[in-house]
Amino acid sequence: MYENLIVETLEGGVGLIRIHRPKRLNALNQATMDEIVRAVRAFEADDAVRAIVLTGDERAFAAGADVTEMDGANVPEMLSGYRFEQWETLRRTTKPLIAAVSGFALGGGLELAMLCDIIVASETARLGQPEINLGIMPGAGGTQRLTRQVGKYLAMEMVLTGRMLTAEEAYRHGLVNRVVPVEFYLEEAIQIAREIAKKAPVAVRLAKDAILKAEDTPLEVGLAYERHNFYLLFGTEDKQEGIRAFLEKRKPEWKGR
Ligand code: CO8
Repeated sequence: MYENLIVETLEGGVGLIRIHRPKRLNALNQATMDEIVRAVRAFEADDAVRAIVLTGDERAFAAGADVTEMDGANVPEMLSGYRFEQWETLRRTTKPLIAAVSGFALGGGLELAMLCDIIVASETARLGQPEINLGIMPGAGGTQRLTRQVGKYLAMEMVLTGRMLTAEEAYRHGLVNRVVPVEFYLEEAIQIAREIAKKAPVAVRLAKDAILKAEDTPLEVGLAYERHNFYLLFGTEDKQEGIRAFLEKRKPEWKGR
């Protein structure tokens, strides 16, 4: 069903997508991007999946767009393609996406990780935007999301020199949530996903939605948006259940509505 991915549904409501092009360091060719979008959409539509983990392998999360495919590309082709719609589709995923990053996360690979909601890194992770070495620049959020996250000066250094950050540096600058030994990074990401999968799904969805709003709205607009989502949750059965269960000192049983 997938040529460049290994996709499975794990216990505890977690969907796992592994990018699997080891000979190309999981470079994101078009076929792989097509499959990632297809796999995410399938998990979005599956009520049994409540959170999604996206990973590569120990050596690479993804070493960027596939440079061989960019060799013959020209402006009209880049403009007419549907690549950017795919990135937008991933950005609009309503279920939490957790990136488990080991080894190289470069160029489009780092941009893909930055589209996720939580990033767990192994100690071996190397994160960078080396496009400048190819005579181009980041095109899927690498100048925007990275700058919002690490600030102007480090973003300038990374994008203009192509220098990769170590996992520890990335952690210090808030680019990853945590750094764990390489043997555990995937398990750690799956554990976080399982933890989220246990929560009330509509609350998770609206909370994620509100946090993403904070990326591109002034505070006042964001606060109004947050309040709207907050009110909406008062119409759910899960809100009744969550509060009743707390008062009755028992575990809630979520219905997802
Ligand atoms: N594309 C294609 N093949 C790749 C890529 C890549 N991005 N990265 C590595 N490979 C291949 C290598 O060519 C090599 O193949 P072969 O064995 O046939 O020679 C194999 O993977 C193993 O790689 P190396 O032998 O180079 O491994 P090293 O450990 O020596 O080096 C590096 C690892 C440092 C990661 C090195 O491979 C490298 O610099 N790779 C390129 C990284 C890069 O420049 N990435 C950015 C690409 S541009 C981009 O991502 C733009 C995104 C735009 C997004 C918007 C799209 C719409």
